[in-house]
Amino acid sequence: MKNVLIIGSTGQIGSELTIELRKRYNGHIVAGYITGAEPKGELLETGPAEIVDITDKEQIAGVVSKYRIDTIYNLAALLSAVAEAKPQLAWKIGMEGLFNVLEVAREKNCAVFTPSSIGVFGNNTPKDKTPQDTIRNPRTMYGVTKVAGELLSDYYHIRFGVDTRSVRFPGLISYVAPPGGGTTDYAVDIYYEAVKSGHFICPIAAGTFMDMMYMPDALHAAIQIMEADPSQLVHRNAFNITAMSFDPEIIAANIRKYIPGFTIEYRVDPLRQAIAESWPNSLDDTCARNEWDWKPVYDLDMMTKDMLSKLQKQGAVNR
Ligand code: VAH
Repeated sequence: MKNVLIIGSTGQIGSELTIELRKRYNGHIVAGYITGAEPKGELLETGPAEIVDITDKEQIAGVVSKYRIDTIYNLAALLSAVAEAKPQLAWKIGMEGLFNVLEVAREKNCAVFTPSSIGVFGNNTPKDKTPQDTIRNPRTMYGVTKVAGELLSDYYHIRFGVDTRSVRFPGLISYVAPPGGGTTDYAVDIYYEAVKSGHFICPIAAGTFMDMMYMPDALHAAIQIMEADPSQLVHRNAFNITAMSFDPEIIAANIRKYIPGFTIEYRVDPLRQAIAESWPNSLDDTCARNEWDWKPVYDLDMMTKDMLSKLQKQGAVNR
């Protein structure tokens, strides 16, 4: 029986991952949350929930002991643009929080998944088909915490034998939980605006390519990597994974196939544009495919069809 703690269970990934884990496993799948971000609806009704502040090591340890947790999904983080506005808090949550999780995992023999990101790469990283093993030299606090998180997670595996694994998520697109201030989140907002108003004011310039992925594939990756045969893993923290790469013009044209009158205009946000330009245009995810059979299902057209139909079913969406 698998007992899993999801720290940050009410965030963009956590709110869907917790439900998916509860469908797959029959153990305790505990929704960790902080005051002010309480679980609601299905997330609250389908399993246990506990207050878990990642900056409080004893609180993490108490929940791990109470439910005999064997796996921790550490999803607590500030996303890139928010982290630039609050770099000290981003470090506190991203790094002091991760250290607490890894120490509890060391003491109580838990496996740990902490998502990394394409944000680990910077301007001097090869931009096209970015290799698995290459320069990680970001100029954002978000990227710094993700590189340091990869290094610390690998250290805890090598030094203490903690089973740490991770993926470098591209931009994630979902119709469930609204995004929280990421650079790639224009690719979420564009769908909401397409349904709500038929017009989108884009903060990222045309021609700016970034890797993206539909949330169902991201959830599958987060679960599949933790179920992988450890003897097959050459890498651990963290694997490049991707599903597609596009710029605003490409996603807008795809939406226009289903909403013919959809229009886009550009009001570039200098901060998010600078971050986006420092990230890869496309990743090479061969290692993930070879070491744990990673393979996405959704391409851009499949994602657009599903996003628009789900958002239209949800009615006029207030964001
Ligand atoms: C962000 N959506 O934009 C997140 C993600 C790769 C991007 O890390 O900050």
